[in-house]
Amino acid sequence: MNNLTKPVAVLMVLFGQSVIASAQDITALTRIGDVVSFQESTKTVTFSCADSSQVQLTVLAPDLIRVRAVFTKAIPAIDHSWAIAKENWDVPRWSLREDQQSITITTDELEAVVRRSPLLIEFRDARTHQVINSDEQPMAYDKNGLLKSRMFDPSAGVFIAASKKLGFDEHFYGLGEKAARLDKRRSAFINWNSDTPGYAEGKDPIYQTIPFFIGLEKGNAYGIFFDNSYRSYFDFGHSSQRRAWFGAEGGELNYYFFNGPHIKQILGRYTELTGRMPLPPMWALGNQQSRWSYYPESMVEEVVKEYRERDLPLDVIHLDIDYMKNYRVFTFDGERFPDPRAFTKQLEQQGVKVVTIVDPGVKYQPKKSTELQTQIPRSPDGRYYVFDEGLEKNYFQRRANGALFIPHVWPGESAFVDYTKSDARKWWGDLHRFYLDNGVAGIWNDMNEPSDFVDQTGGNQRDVVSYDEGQKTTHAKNRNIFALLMARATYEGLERNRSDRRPYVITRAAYAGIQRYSTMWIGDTNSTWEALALNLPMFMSLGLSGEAFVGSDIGGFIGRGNGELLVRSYQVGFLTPFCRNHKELSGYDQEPWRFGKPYEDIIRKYLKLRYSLLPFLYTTLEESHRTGMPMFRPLMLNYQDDESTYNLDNEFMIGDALLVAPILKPDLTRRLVYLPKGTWYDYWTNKKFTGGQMIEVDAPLEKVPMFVRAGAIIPMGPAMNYVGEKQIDKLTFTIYPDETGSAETQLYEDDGLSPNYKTGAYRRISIKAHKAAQGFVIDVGAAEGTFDPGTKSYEFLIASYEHTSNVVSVIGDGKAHRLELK
Ligand code: MIG
Repeated sequence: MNNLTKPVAVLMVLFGQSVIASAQDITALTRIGDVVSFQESTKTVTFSCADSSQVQLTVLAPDLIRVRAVFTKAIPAIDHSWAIAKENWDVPRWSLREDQQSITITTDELEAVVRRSPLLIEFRDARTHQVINSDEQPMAYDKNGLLKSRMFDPSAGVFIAASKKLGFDEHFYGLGEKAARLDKRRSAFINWNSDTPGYAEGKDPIYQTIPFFIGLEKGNAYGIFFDNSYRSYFDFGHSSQRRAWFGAEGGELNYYFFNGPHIKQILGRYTELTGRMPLPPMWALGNQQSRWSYYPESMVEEVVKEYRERDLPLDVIHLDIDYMKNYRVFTFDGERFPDPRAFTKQLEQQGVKVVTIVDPGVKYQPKKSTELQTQIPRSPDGRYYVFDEGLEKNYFQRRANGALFIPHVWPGESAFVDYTKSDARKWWGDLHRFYLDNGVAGIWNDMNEPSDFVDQTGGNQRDVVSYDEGQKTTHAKNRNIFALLMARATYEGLERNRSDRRPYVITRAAYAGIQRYSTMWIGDTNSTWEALALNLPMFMSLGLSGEAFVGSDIGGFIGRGNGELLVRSYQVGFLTPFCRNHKELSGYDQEPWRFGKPYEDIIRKYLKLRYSLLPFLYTTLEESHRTGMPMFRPLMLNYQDDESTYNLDNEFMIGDALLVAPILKPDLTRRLVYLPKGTWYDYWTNKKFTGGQMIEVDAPLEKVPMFVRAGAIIPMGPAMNYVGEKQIDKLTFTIYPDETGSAETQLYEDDGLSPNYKTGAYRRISIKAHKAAQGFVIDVGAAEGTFDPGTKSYEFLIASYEHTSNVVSVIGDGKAHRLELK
């Protein structure tokens, strides 16, 4: 009998797996009951439903309404999210009216209509009454456990989902880090932070969870942030032509609805709600070099020396896991790095800062172990103080039965900190004094999905309980926020322990809100052309999801690259916020000089150009900090009305001035470039092009096609080999007049290191140029802010193809100046 049933069982298993891979049928879920009554307060309306469920709408801003639904019970008093930065909003003007069918909440911009039976929510533009987004079916939950077998932890929650009508021509963007194209229509995604080395397009989930998306139809956009940290699902018309739905394996149906119609407004609000990036030190924009791993210290010094001797810019060198004593975080291997302080000092003198990797795994080293005897700081008896302290203070994660959770990561058996405990976060943050005292300038958080070699799906962690503000909740709820809280502990620790410097943190995994604490890179990419091409939609989507400081391993992390791939990678990487070459342990070396002189010379040219562009890049980065608009942008963010940009993901813009169309395939020296309407200048030749069309351009290996938007002014400084090597003086402003002869820009400056910019210690000037009867008039505005970088010389020139343009100079002293350029 066994023999007969076995094949059947195998088949069922296979069938079961294929079903799991396909979409959940949310139409079979149980729908929320009809509205039976509602109650108003100063900012909320709470609806009670026939099935005892409750739905609450909260007016936060004229363009921001929160929806919170719980099934078959009342909305609980506890309302906590790690993602939210701003909880107290000034209640805007709003009103409520009801009729037999529905209750309508109206702000100056938005109408939320709640239909009583069935309960359907619809958002409309308050001015035009046009529908922006509406429920396709009532919010629903898995009352009958239909999806239980597919859940990570069926005992941790009930599957919930909201379904929205899919627009005929609706496009979807955002969702943070996904190995997918820019426009996510017809795709489905899962959020479950996962360590996925060597991922390729289509791999899902990967490292991060940013459950925020933007819908765009006919030029009008809205945003939805589904703030739920359980394993979540987004389906943008993948399983049906009717709906775009999102759901999660537990928690509340808790989402924020952002009215557009402009994506920039949505992104501004989203980053007001979840926070914006603090400015990193300016040197974080410098060139960075990494390798798994450079050691001993003489090897690091050799790499730095090579950089300097070859006249290649370098600001940061990264120490990967082998700097530690047997992978013990907060230690240095005493043989490889006998005197870390002297080592970092010696690099500092060459203008190079050190960033060290810090993994969450703390080596499990119980008292009986006598193994490690030497070179562990503060451990004269050979003890590993991090483990001892963490254990003693009960900061490590435990299983439901109280046993310590012991994952297997780089140190072997390890422990993870429960970062949901505020005292544990403080402890972890303060441990970083060890690095600060040793002159380390930044921290790189890896493996924080958290990865566990035992089981990358999280299965080995299923019964891990987190303190979670006293709620004692499950891994199902907390996996996706682990990295956010580790990064928070790190950031706050650096901030506390070195308060005159801006923290610099890099993370692999994340949840929404991560931008408040950390920059990111997209993990273990392949050294392939496909992976290079995928960089663009990934960076652009991250930018549309609140993460402005992004990058990837230049040249790719896994596999064998070549000179051409490395050059083309730098032609993207030299303009990404995070510009770092990195390679895996067993990979081939790929420092800029590895493939020979012709390649090295091209890479040098682009790295030098990056440093010359620092005034422009830093000004653009400050805009990200202040407004949430990313530095690395899809064209559709700047040209929302231009449908040709809606799925354009092989070109990008830096801010709103520079358009870059890199080569993303081998052996290619020509490509098509789409230029949006307006006039564009070829960056290299200043030749003018009319936009609103595709043009074909040459792109031999040494050239990446770049265009400047007419109407922009690009400020540039001297080329240098590290930030601070030279004064950014003189500044050259190249003016690219538009059709009316006008152009403008801003220039932002501060000390590049301290947090004083937050209290006004910066200098911002605006520069405007317009065509006069003869030549151009240039207005340098009076400086805003209290920072005084000293007087600088400014030079202005008009981008001109046909003839060499004249130059006019002025002393930049913070005062207003008017100049004429004939
Ligand atoms: O299991 O620290 O993504 O950048 O070099 C691999 C070693 C762990 C993964 C990171 C990669 C890093 C590597 N790490």
